Amino acid sequence: IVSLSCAEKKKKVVLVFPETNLSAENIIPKPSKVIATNSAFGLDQNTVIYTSQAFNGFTEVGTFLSEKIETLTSLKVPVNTTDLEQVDRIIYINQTDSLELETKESYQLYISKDSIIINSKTAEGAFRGVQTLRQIIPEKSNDSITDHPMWLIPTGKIIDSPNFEYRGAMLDVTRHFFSVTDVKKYIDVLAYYKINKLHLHLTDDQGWRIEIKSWPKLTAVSGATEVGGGEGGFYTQEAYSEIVSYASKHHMTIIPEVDMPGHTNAASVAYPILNGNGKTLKPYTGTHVGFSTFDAHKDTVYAFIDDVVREIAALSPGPYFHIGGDESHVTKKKDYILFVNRVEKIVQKHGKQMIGWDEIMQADVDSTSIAQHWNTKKNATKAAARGSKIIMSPATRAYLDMKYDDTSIHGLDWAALIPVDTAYNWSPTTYIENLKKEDILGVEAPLWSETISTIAELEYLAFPRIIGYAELGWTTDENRNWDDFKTRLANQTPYLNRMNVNYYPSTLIDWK
Ligand code: TNX
Repeated sequence: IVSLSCAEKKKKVVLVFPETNLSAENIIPKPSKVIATNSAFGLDQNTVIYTSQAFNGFTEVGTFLSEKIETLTSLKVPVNTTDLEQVDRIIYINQTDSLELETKESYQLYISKDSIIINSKTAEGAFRGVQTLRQIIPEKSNDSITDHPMWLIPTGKIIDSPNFEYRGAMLDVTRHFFSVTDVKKYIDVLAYYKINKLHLHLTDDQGWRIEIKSWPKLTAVSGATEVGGGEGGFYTQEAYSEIVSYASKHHMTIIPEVDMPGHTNAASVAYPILNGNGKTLKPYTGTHVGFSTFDAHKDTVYAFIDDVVREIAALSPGPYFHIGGDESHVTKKKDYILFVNRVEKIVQKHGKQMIGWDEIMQADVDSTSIAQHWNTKKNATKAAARGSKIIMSPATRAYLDMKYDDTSIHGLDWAALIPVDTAYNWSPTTYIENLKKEDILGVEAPLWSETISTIAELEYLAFPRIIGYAELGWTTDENRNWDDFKTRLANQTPYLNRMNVNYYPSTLIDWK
């Protein structure tokens, strides 16, 4: 690539490294293949990063890595520098169309004494590889190898590919509102574990959280309520776009959800014409579900939805729009079917693929629409029969708002108590009988926010379980094992502490 004027060679320095073992590193999610060669790459002041500059996004991935290295080590590692005076070792982030890379997120990480090479087809793959690299940079430098600090990265090879393309987390910002800062902090940690989708539950009975310019009362009126009577909040379109762009820097797609026809009390409080349950409307700050509905027979309702989907779709570069569709207990079944069928057309008209909670499979949805399984296995089976993909979020296994055990200080328990091992010990592929691997798009862990209102409380429920769901999405069943995971999880504490993540210190884990 470049001929380096090796500072160490000039000085004839030979570095002697202690033995390392790349296979014993605590990487999560567990990579497909790791081969250790037992020496070290010394990350230090004479290390530089180069990237395939002709390809979209690679330089940004290099810059991301450089920033994270600086946060951890205070080293300033230049990206694509032409000043080669002090260069001893390089990290090269390389675009290649190698056939060994199975998906756009696959990567190879080759670490030798003088170079680290990340190979990938896309910047997205390079970004995933960078997360693996971050995880094997030690927290502490070794100051005895040479005259300056060096962070010893174990040498070897990692060949890695995701088992599922969809690896998600959902955050309910309606029952309680979470600020842009909170959401960004969540994204930082999710991305570190290769989660690539963040589904935002933006509307519900208790509040409406995204500005819609053509229907301003949604937020002017219903942005100000939440569970328990707190002040609520909402994202202006600019704030929402800030989240979208922060996520996309982390190669993460935001999936917006507008939940309907049920879970719509807040929308109808702002615009009573939408209401279909015939009752007088009042702002709602409790936690019951299933009492509200849009009127499935009014054209105004569909004109409204068209505006909402159009405005949100225009701000959301990802391919998906989530229409909710859960727990519409006061919508007549035939109205529900009519409604979902019509809303699917609106979503498609605005260029998006529809996702809905598994109940949408009662309608005649298209095979391009996706069912998010949370409750009814029969709906998932229906989805597969008609060629729709399924996102696995079974409430009894994957709900982050369920308590860990009966000592949990936050959370609900209607579906189950979900300790950290139960959260990890299931297979998204075989959980529902008779589904094929190809029927499943991936895994998502929803966090409903009835019982949490601060980022610390959010983290208490999400961590450490979400780290396990990240592995369920990325790593094949054959390559996963609770005892092995448990050790790797215990070793996440330096990172989680450094990030100030308020994880639940489950006694099932021997935290380091
Ligand atoms: C069910 S799961 C709901 C949510 C609640 C959650 C609480 C789903 C699609 N609907 O409205 O927040 O239970 O666990």
